[in-house]
Amino acid sequence: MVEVQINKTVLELIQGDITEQGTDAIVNAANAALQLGGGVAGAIRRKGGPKIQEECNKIGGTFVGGAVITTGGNLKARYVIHAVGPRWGEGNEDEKLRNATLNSLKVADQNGLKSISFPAISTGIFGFPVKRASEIMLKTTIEYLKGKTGLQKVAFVLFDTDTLKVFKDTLEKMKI
Ligand code: AR6
Repeated sequence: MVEVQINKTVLELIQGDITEQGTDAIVNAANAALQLGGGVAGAIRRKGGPKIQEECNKIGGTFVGGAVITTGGNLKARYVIHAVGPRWGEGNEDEKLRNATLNSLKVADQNGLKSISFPAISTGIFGFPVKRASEIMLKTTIEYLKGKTGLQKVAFVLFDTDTLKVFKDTLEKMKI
């Protein structure tokens, strides 16, 4: 586990399953249609129950780079923030991943949440390179936390040791 402080917020890197996190919200690596498929979304669907997909269907969808909120169903987290990352190769991927991260943080603040957990958005089924994703997601989050926010904790929950190591190395290079 790695922890750094950015103003009033703790930024944490941990290895684990995002669906087990007790933060106010967990972020889903979603698609623009808000249809919960495999990877993180599949785990959320299985553990959270059908209510989350039903709420997504009511919302209908969002743009790539966007983020919407539903309740957390049967999950420990009270909310799921569905962030739509880019598919690698579709164009403008860096900006879209930055927006997906930034919009998730904004949605958390708009809903008065104190803590949020992120997966490595787009780096599974969507094929975004992990190192590049770690640089974009961490830089965007750190910049955001230097501004006005009520968030007390932002966790990056990485599924395997390799991904955790990449995020750790990126954070170290940022010399916080
Ligand atoms: N906890 C934490 N990280 C996880 C978990 C978990 N339970 N499961 C997978 N990961 P992905 P994407 C990691 O594929 O690339 C779905 O079909 C995984 O190792 O979940 O944005 C959606 O419905 C990888 O590093 O998301 C979309 O259509 C990261 O989480 C599409 O896949 C993201 O992998 C989204 O693809």
